[in-house]
Amino acid sequence: MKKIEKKLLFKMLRIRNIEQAIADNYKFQKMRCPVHLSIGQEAPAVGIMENLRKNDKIVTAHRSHAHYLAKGGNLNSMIAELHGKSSGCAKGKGGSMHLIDLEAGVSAAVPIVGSTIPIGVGISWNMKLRKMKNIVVIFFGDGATEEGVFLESLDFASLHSLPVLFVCENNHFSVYSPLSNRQSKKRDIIKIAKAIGISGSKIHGNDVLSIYKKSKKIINNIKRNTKPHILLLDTFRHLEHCGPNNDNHLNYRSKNYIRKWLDNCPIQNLKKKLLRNKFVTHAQIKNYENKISNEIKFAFKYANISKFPEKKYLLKNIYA
Ligand SMILES: Cc1ncc(C[n+]2csc(CCOP(=O)(O)OP(=O)(O)O)c2C)c(N)n1
Repeated sequence: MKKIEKKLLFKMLRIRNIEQAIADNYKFQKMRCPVHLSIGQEAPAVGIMENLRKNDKIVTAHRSHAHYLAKGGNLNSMIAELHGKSSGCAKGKGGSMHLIDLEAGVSAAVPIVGSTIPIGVGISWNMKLRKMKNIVVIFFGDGATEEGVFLESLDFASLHSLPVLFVCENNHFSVYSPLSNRQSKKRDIIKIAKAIGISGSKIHGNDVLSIYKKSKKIINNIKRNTKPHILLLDTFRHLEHCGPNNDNHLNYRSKNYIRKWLDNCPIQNLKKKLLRNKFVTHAQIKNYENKISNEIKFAFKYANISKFPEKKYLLKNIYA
């Protein structure tokens, strides 16, 4: 267990530091696409992805960096994509919200809220028809569960008994709107899914170990029985909805609420636990940080020296 705990810490730190580097460099205006950072929300991506194989696939939405990186998406191609360069994972034409890495199993990221849910269900149907033993994990926010296509997708997945894991990262806000302004107090997406014939569970979204252990069983079950499941994970985004800044001064989230969640940071929690149990030393953590920092420096350098796409490719692979 010690080994896996250290691995989970390293992976969360890596995502946090990469996103912090994006935030720090954003002011230089070389990255001109909007960025929705997952800082604070690293645990679901890392805990779940640790149980996936390369041939399992994921789809995600606008807040996609953590999912892409945890699934093994190429860092250099991601940073180049954010810089609009032809060496980017979408050839510089997609930006942060259209990350893709087919080799790593990152099938799609689309920012139209809810739109990747049916895409993921379609991919899992394809897997089932081809008798493949893999699954699809679909990541989305609490806001996406308000789109009709969420319910239609659950129904289709249940009807065809598809190998798919629906993952709702509930950070309680859709931009500035709290759940209480958008949904009935009695609305419970696990109960909704159960009524459609899909089993579901809730795990604390900042507890990476618990996510890792519980999703392992759930994923094995989906693979064994080819049946969908839905996971609900409560979590918290540290920064503004879109962009590199903190927007706490806008007061749409109370000071107590922010304090409570910041005191429950997934990375700090695991770091403290591992240090307390002497599973990791301060020097080892420093080593992790140095390794990650070198990787980040290289990725930004790679993006800077890469070329912008040529004009003749402007309309290639553009479908809408
Ligand atoms: C269909 C649609 N409506 C509105 C938007 C604008 N929009 C972009 S992100 C977002 C909030 C989505 O909230 P949630 O699904 O909870 O994800 P979070 O941003 O909290 O991760 C909205 C309303 C959009 N992209 N697509």
